[in-house]
Amino acid sequence: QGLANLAALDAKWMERWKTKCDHKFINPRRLVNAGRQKLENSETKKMYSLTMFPYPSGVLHMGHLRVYTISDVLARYYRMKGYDLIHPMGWDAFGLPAENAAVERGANPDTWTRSNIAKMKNQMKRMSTDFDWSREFSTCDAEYYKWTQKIFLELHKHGLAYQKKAEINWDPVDKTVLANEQVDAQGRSWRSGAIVEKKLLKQWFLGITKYAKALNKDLELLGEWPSKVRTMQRHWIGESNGCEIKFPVNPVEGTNIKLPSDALNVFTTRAETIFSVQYLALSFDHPITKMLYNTDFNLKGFIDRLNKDGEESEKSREGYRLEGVYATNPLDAGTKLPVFVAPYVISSYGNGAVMGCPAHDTRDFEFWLANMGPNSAIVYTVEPNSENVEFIEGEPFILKKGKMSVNAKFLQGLSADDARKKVAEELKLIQMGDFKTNFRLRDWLISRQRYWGAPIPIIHCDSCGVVPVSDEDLPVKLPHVDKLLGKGGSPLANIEEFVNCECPSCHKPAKRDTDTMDTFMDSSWYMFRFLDSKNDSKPFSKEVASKYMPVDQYIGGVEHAILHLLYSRFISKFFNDIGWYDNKEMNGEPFRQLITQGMVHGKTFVNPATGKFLKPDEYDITTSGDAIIKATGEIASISFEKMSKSKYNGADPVECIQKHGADATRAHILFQAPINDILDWEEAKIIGVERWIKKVLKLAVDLADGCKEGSTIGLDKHFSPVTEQDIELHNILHEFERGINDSFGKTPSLNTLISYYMKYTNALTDSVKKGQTTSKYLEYKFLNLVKYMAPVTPAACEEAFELFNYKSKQKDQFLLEADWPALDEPIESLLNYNVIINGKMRFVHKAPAELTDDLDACCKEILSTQKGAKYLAGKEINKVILKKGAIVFILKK
Ligand code: ANZ
Ligand code: ZN
Repeated sequence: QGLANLAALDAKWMERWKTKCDHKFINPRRLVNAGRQKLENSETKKMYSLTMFPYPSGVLHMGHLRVYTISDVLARYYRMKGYDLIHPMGWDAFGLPAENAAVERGANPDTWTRSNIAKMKNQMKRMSTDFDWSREFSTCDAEYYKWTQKIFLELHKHGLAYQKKAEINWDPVDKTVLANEQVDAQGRSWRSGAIVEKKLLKQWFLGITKYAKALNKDLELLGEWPSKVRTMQRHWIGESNGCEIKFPVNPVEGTNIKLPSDALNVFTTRAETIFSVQYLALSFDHPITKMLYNTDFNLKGFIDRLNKDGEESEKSREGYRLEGVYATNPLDAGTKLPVFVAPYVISSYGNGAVMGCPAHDTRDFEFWLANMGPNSAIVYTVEPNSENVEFIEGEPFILKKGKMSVNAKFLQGLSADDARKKVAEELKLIQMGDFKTNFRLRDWLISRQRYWGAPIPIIHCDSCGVVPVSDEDLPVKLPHVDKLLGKGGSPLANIEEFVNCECPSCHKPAKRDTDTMDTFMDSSWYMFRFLDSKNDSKPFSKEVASKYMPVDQYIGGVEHAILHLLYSRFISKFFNDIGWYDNKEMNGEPFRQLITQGMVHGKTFVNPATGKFLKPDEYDITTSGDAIIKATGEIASISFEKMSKSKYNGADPVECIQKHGADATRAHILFQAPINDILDWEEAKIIGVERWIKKVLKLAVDLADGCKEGSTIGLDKHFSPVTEQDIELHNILHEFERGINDSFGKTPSLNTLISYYMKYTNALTDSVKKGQTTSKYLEYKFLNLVKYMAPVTPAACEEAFELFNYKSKQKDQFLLEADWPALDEPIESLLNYNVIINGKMRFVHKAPAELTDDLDACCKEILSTQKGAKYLAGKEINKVILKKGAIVFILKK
C-alpha cells in the first residue's frame, strides 16, 4: 500500500518542495505565494523566532534535535498563521574546539570549521527543518567579524572598551593562556597537567558595569522569561544598596609608615551598625595591604600562604593585624579600631574593605573571636523589635529588622531601617560617607590569547599609544595558517606579517594587538545581523532592526541563562543608546520571550554488582523490557542520565531519522516531555507516534475512496455540519481543535499538542467507521487535521493530502501553502422546527438554531428537503414567519 515506510516520505517530499517550489526547499509558501508582497506591505504582525545558533562541532546531537524541532514547529505554525516570519540559522563558529582540533591534527581551523558546517547543515535539513538559509552566516566569516570589530571600536569610542592589567591563567609548560574552564579543581592545566600560574597581563575589558543598573532594572520588562533565568541574572548582577563610609586611618605613633591616604572607604549595607564596629578588615589587594606587603615580611608570608588556596581562602577566618596602623570611627572619634588584613574580604567587591561588626554579622563574629580570643566582648547596638524574635547573649544578632539599643547613641529608639538612613545622612553632612549602590557584576574581560577569534582591531604605536584601526581598514583579517602549534601565548604574536604594521596616525612602524575577542562577543549581536545579513555597508540597517527587534521568541538552552543573555542585553541596549536602532518599547532589550528547553537524557544500563556502565553488547533486552547482563545473568539497573560517551547512553538523531523518518522523530521528541522538562529518550517508544501517523495516512485513503473524482470542498473554506451526527463530531473535534490552538499559545505546550492530534485522528477514524457522518463534512475535518499537523509532520501531511485525492484548479498545490484553519465554534445540537403551511402543521425539520436568522437561507433550506419540495415547490409564497421552533408559511391561494 506504500503506507508502511515513513522514512521514505521525507526524501519524496523534500524533492518535490525543492523542484516545485521555485527550486528552493526553504519557505516554499513565501516563494510561491503571490500574497507575499501583500504580507510585507500590510500591517501583518511580525514574528522573529530565533533559536540559539550552534557551535559547528560537526555532529548534531539529541539536544539539537530537540531545540530545532521545537523552533521549527513554532515557526511553521506562525507562517501558516500569516505572520511576517523571520526564522534564520547560522553558526557560532569561533572558539576553542576548532583551535584545539587544529592543533591536534596540524590542520587549519577554518577548513575544519567549514566542513563541520556543511555536515551539520545537511543533518538539519534531514530533520525537515525549514530555516531561512538565505540569511545564513558564520561568525568566522570576514564579512561578519568585520562588524564585530566595528562594534568593538564603537564601544571604544564611547569609553566602553578599555585596557587594564588583569590576572590570567598561565600554563608554564605549554606557555599559553588558559580559559578558566581549562583549569581543573586542583589548579592544573587540562592539557599539560602543570600547576597554573597567575600572570598579570594587559587585557581588554568592556564596560558592562556601566549598564548594571539598567540590566537589573529592566529584568522587570522580561515578564515572558522563565523566572528562574531572571533570578539568576539578578544574582549575577548583584545590585546592593548601601552606604560608603570613610574611616580615618593613621600610623601608630612611633612608626615611620606613610599611608597612601588618610581615610579608608568601606561599603556596608548595615550603616546603622556603625557603633558596633570593632575593627576594619582589608583585602589582599587593598592599596594599604599592597604597600605594606613589601615592607612587612610576616604580612607577605601570610598572604603568600593563603593565596595558594585560591578562592578557598575566602572561607578562612584567619587575620593578620597591621600593628602599625589604626582607624577611627567617623561618628565616634574617641575609639581606636584595629585594622586587619583578612582573606574573607574580596578584592573585587565594593572597596575591598569592610567595617567589622562582630555583634551583628556572623563572619565578623567568627573572625573577631578567632583573632581576639574566644571570650572577647562584642558591642550590640541593634536589639529585637518584638518579643517573637529571639536574642541570645554571646551570639551575633543578625536580623536586619530591629530596634536601635541604648549603645547606639543618637540612634537609640529608632528602627534599624530609619537608623540606616539617618547614619548615611549624618555622614553625608560631614562628608564622611554617602548612599551607595554596588554591583557584583564585573566588567567583561574579552581578550583571548588565541588564534581562532576576531582580532582586536587596535594598533599599538610607541608614539601615539593605542590607535583604533580605521573603518576603511576593517576587517583586520585573521592571517591564514597552515599549522597551529598551540604553544607560546597568542598565536598571532608569532606571525610577523600580521603584527607589524604602520601606525594610522603617525605612519611610523607599529604593532597590532595580537589578542582575539571572546566568542561571546560574536554571539552578543548576531540577532541583529540575521535581519540584514548581506549588508556590506554597516552591521545592519537601522530601519530593519527597528522594525523586527526585539526577537519575539528566543529558544535555547538554560545553560546560557547568565553570560550570553547578559552580554546580548548589554550590546542591544548599547545599540539602542547610540541610535543604531530604536527600541523604546523595551528599552533596548533584545529578547521578548525566552523559551528554555530541558536536557535530553539517555537510557543508561548499570551492573548493580559493580556499579559499572554497560555497553549495548553486554546485555540483552527481554520481552518484558528487562536488561539481562550476558556475563552474569543478572538484571541490569536502568536509569536516565545525561548522555555521555563514558556511559554508553548516547543516541544519534540522524540514525533515528533514517529509521523512522523525520516526521515521526520530530513528533516523538515533542511528545515525550513538556518543553522545559528533562526528556528521557527512548527510541522504542516512537512506535506510538508511528501508529498515529499511519492512521492519518489510512484515513486519507479511506476518505479518497468516498470521493473518487476528488474532493472539491475548497482548501481554505469553512464547511458547516449538516446532520446531527455531523454536529456531534463537530463538537468532539472542537475540543481538540481548541486544544491544538491553545498548545501554540503564549506558553507553547508541544507534548499536549501531539496528544490532541492523536485524539482528533481517533475521533475522525471512529466516525468514518460508523459511516453516519456526511462525507463532505468528514473531508473538511480531515483537511483541517492535516493542516493542523503540518508544522510537526510536514512530509506525512503532504502525503496524506495527495492520497486523499484532493482536486483543485491549482496544480501542485502544497499543503505547506495552506492557511491555518480558523477555529470552528461549538454548535448546540439541532432543533426541531414545526413547518406550518397555511395553518397546517405538515412536518418537522431539524436544523441548527441559526436557521431562523436568515429568511432567504431558511426558505432555500426548507425547499431543498424532500418534504419541503412536496408542499412548496412551484407555489407562490406570500409571507414567511420565522420563530425558534416553528416556521410558518402563508401561501397565495
Ligand atoms: C557592616 C556590616 C554589619 C555588614 C552587619 C553586614 C552585616 P552585599 O549585600 O552582598 O552587598 N562587604 C562589603 N565589602 C566586602 C568585601 N569586599 N568582601 C567581603 N565582604 C564585604 O553585602 C554587603 C556587606 O558585605 C557589607 O555590609 C559588608 O559587611 C560586607 F551587621 O558592613 B557589612
Ligand atoms: Zn603613531
